[in-house]
Amino acid sequence: MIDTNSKPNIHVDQAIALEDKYGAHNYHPIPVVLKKGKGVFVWDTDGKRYYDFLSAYSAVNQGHCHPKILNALIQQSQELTLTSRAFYNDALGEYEKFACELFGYDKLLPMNTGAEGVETALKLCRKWAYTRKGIAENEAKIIVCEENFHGRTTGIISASTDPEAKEGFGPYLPGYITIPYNDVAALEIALRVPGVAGFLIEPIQGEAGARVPDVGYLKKCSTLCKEANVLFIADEVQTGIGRTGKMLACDHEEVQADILILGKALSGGFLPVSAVLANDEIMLCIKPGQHGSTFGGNPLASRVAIASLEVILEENLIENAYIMGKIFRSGLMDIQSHLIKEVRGKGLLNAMVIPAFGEFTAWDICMDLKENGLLAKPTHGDIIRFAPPLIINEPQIRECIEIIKQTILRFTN
Ligand code: IF1
Repeated sequence: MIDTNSKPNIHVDQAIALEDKYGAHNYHPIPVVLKKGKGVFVWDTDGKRYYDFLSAYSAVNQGHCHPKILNALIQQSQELTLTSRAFYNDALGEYEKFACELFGYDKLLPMNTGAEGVETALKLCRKWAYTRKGIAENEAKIIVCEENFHGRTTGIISASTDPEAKEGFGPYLPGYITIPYNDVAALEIALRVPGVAGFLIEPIQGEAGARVPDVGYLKKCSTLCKEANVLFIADEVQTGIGRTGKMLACDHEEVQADILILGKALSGGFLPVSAVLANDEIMLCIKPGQHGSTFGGNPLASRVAIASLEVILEENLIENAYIMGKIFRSGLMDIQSHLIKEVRGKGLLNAMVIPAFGEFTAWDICMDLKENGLLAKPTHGDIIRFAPPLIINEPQIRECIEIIKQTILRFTN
């Protein structure tokens, strides 16, 4: 039995009231106050247990508070947490070597949040464009897809097609060309535009609700980019680290991105760790003093990242995500309800499309799921994302299918 009373209990209403009064209102959370997490479960302040089907937006693929990663955090935090990159440290090189060999690249540039990773990739692509491809200064164009989500910085939302994420934050960064997702012909046309340097893409669109492109799409895009001497930049912040049933979502089509962006589960949810990987002819375009960050590459993050990646490999979580994902989608597709418009996803990155019905929406279903012991949250109003930690086992995934089924059927009848 998990002891959820190890520290003074704050009442759920008090916790929510504190956040409401003293916190920015930049989220609309499901009304549950979490106090503890372990594996696939989280507990609220009343000690109620839930299956976590959001996994902190795929940052706890290894499960909450994984002991091996925790131990790495504790050990390193008693030695040295941060030096800045003004000096070397005895952990970063080991981490860079481990990750470069694991993902097949010459070099890694360490950052912290996913957005910083994406911004780093954008800067690296532009620097390559001006110093290696010979595009005129300030003329580099980067192709992005409609309904993308790559982070919240001004440079990134400048590429967004989502008014919620973009409106009211101008002026915007120029230099983006927007095309429909999953449309090879549109990419072919865009690649003819003078000055194109890169194509930034989510191999599966996460925030858009686990939108999986047609088989072969990534491979065709990668080939077209190579032919056009344009960098294929894969944002695997959400789809990477085993989430889709391969180490990287690009691996489903054996595509090796020119620039790979990782984040979230790279730290197993212990602290922000992101990374950009590329080969020397691209990565060495950035010279000393041209890019960096205070925390990027700190020894604590380095040890945590090594442990987080080792867990994925040692516990065979990639194969588990693949197998559990097939069971999960099959179970959802068997639910007989007219409310369900679509079930889609890969591995354990899945989503169910449930358009509003009568006075109810996907939010109401998520509220009932919460009552039934499963936490999930809708995106874009009518899509419920289901993304549990990759450690979930078959009895657990079948129990969750049943919870989802019973919840939806209660709305259906
Ligand atoms: C929010 C969801 C949103 C990402 C991809 C980069 C980043 C993200 C593919 C930036 C971050 C988070 C951000 C969080 C909610 C969540 C999210 F898709 F995962 F659900 F927003 F769309 N690339 N995704 O998914 O990484 O800077 O956050 O570390 O902002 O509401 P970050």
